[in-house]
Amino acid sequence: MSEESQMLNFPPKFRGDLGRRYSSDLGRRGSLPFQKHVKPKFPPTVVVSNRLPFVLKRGPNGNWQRHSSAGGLVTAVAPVVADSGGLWVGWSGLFGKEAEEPIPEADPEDNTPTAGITSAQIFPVSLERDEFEYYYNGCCNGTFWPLFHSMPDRAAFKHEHYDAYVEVNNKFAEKVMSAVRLLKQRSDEDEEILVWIHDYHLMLAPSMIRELAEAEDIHIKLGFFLHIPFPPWDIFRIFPRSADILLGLLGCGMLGFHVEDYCKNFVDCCRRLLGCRVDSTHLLVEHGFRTVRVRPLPIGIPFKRFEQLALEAPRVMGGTQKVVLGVDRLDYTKGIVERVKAFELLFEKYPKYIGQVSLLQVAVPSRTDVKEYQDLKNELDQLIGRINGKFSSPSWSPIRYIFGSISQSQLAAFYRDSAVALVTPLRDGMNLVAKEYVACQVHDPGVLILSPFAGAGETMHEALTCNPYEKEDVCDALDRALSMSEDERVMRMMHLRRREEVNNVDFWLYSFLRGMELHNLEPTDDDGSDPLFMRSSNITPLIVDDFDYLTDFVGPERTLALLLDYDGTLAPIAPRPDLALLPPETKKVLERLSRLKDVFIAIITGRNVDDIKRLINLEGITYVGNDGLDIIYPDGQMYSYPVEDAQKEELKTIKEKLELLCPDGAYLEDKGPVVTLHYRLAPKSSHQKLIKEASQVIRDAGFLCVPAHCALEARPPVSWDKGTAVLHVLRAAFGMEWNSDLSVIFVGDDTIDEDAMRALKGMAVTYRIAASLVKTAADYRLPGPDSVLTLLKWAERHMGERKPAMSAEQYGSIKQHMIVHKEMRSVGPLRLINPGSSSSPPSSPRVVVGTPKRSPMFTSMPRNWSAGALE
Ligand code: ADQ
Repeated sequence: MSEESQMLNFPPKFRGDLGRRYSSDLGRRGSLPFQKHVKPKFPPTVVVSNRLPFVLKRGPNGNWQRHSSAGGLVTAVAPVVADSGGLWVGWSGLFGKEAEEPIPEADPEDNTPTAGITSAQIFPVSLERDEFEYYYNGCCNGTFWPLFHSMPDRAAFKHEHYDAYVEVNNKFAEKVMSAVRLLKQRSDEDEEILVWIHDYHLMLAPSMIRELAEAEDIHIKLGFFLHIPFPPWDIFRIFPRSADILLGLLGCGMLGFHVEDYCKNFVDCCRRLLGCRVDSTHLLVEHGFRTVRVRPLPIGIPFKRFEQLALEAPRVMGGTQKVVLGVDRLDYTKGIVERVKAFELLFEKYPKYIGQVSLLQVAVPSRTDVKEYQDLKNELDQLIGRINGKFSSPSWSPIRYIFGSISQSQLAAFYRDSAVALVTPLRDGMNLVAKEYVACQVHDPGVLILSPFAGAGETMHEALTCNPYEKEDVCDALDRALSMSEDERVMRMMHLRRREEVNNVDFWLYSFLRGMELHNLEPTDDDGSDPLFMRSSNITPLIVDDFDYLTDFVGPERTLALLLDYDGTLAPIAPRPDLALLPPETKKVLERLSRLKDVFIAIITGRNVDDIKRLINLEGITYVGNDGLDIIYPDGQMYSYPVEDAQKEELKTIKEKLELLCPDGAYLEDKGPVVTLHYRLAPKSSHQKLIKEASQVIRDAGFLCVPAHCALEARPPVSWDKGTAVLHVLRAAFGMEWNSDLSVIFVGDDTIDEDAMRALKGMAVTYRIAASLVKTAADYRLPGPDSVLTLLKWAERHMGERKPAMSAEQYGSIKQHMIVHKEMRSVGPLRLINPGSSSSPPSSPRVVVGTPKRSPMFTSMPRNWSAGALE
């Protein structure tokens, strides 16, 4: 049937050119770039979803049979797997022994999209019943579903549920990797393999898959699509493991959400919860050296299919009474109870509709084993019973209610024959019902009433809107819809239909492929007009101005303390420690900073303290070695943590044992109280075994085993770490109240730096150099030493430009380097080492207890160090 004839019931004045006249109003994508790619060609693709795209049921002979899932997602994505020779990873719905039975082929009579997927293309993930209960009902539906729909009161968090979620995501990641390996074997060398993960059940899987693929040097393109809303920051952060979820998702190259608001929420969460640098305009998140693209990809429906069904389906509702239609999964987010209550009010407020209008509510059973959903059903049953009892007459009842699944053909007939679709979710990612309804308006068009809290509300502008939380508003919208003139109905529906026809499910697939930036997709002429493709896909390089947010923190008068790690922070990581040199430009900036009156610098590193002093080779700097165990002050005085003789002996034994474990390329570095095992140059295949065995040796000796970049450290079991060390250094330099007029910036790149980040939390701005998916206590992330140089340049510019905190006269005869709180150096367990003596520390230091006297100059003097100005 031609498009023209489908529209025959629309008045003649609206036929023909109308769509084109309003094409500029179609929302984005008016120019239909997808028409050139009606069937987008996918590379070999692994689709990953919680459930496989069909349900398995026993047939008459006891064998498993596939029953196709009719959902829009399956209809859209199944051909991608079938046509690309791809694979589908998901749970089969079975447990235990049943889950081990082979997946059956599709019935030869089956002509649904999933029939094109052979059993060899199915990779089932097997799950235990208890594990599934915790993962699915506990974490996915008990926590994420309500929270992501901005209903935190309904969300419960239990550690054991989250543990199961992690475990199940791990299982999926492993299974995806076996699917990827298989596709890799079958593909040409340069062919890209796409992994497309779906929905909130699998938010940790992306980074797990990335890690596994990188370990095997397999290059894949990883994309994710979230079908539900992504909540704003103040809701999302309620989830106790919110940072883990973001890090999990950032394993992808591209993340798709239904609408721009969800994208912005995600980007905002990455900025605020992870400290990532983001580009909110182009929706980009910097993560290590990668840029993760975040894209609004509103899902569409198979428009033509619904239109065809509506044209063909026999009439199911007759008579003169008007029908208002509600179609939903029975879920509290869909606002069904609120809708029914509003409908009751309609008859009270507008009695003219009594006997004339009825509500047909179709509710698909959902999560029926969960009490909350059983309660919802009971509530709805009682409510509908009460309203029907109140208003029904022998020939009419206000509400008809179908609790069950119906065929798409019957659904299309309901859509077609209803005067109004009342789509009023309290919150919904997109809502396909609204789209299916307009696709089915092939004759006398009805009116769509849509909640602004559904993603669909963002683009379906011609729908009437109402606030589902306000019954009056819903009633008034219903009255308006039921009395709307034919002209207005036709006009509104025409626009709605055209937009959904253009932005159909094929376009969604196409947009996803474009978002993934696959090489085999040529840009089209129209891409330039599409905001999706006009966005830049790489975050701009960091510049000095990017640190302007520190301006208020450092302020016009406060002294700036820069506490900097060395390897991986100031100097790029090198294959061997002796090759990690300070870049000349960084050295120059550090040198100039060290000369500024109001700048205090300490280098805090895992290296031996003499080694770091030699490498940096600048005056006026405090050097802290062995992650805080040794300190050299600018005046040359050295303090060390007293390591007991027994521990020194034990360390010798550890060293001997570790030496025996070292394969070719691995070696030990003796740093005095600490021994480091470097394994970067050892064969990659030996790493896991070496880490396991070496950790055992270190722990068996009662020492701390601290992981570093391709290294393990054996540290004496003392309660002195980088955290205690930075606090000690600050106190020694600025007194007990160092925080009152000092701005502290700490930068580190390693796990061990986290001690300092935690110790300084709330009292400093901390940065973690994080090239990979690490969890950190730092406030911000930076990708590498280049960005630290940019930060130092910002500090130089800011401190150089601002007015000096005091006049030259105030400095008087005070030298640039002075000691303000020298007595604080020995507070704590550190012991003074005689200059020039490298042997054991002298007898026990004098420990100053209590608050030391404040230097009279503390509040008015520059805070740099002197080798004797106050002595
Ligand atoms: P759902 O929450 O399931 O999907 P929705 O988008 O409305 O919500 O899709 C429901 C689907 O079920 C529609 O295709 C509809 O035709 C079908 N359906 C509803 N009632 C039915 C019935 N009684 N019998 C048979 N079929 C019925 C999640 C998100 C949504 C998002 C989609 C797609 O919650 O916000 O739009 O994924 O991304």
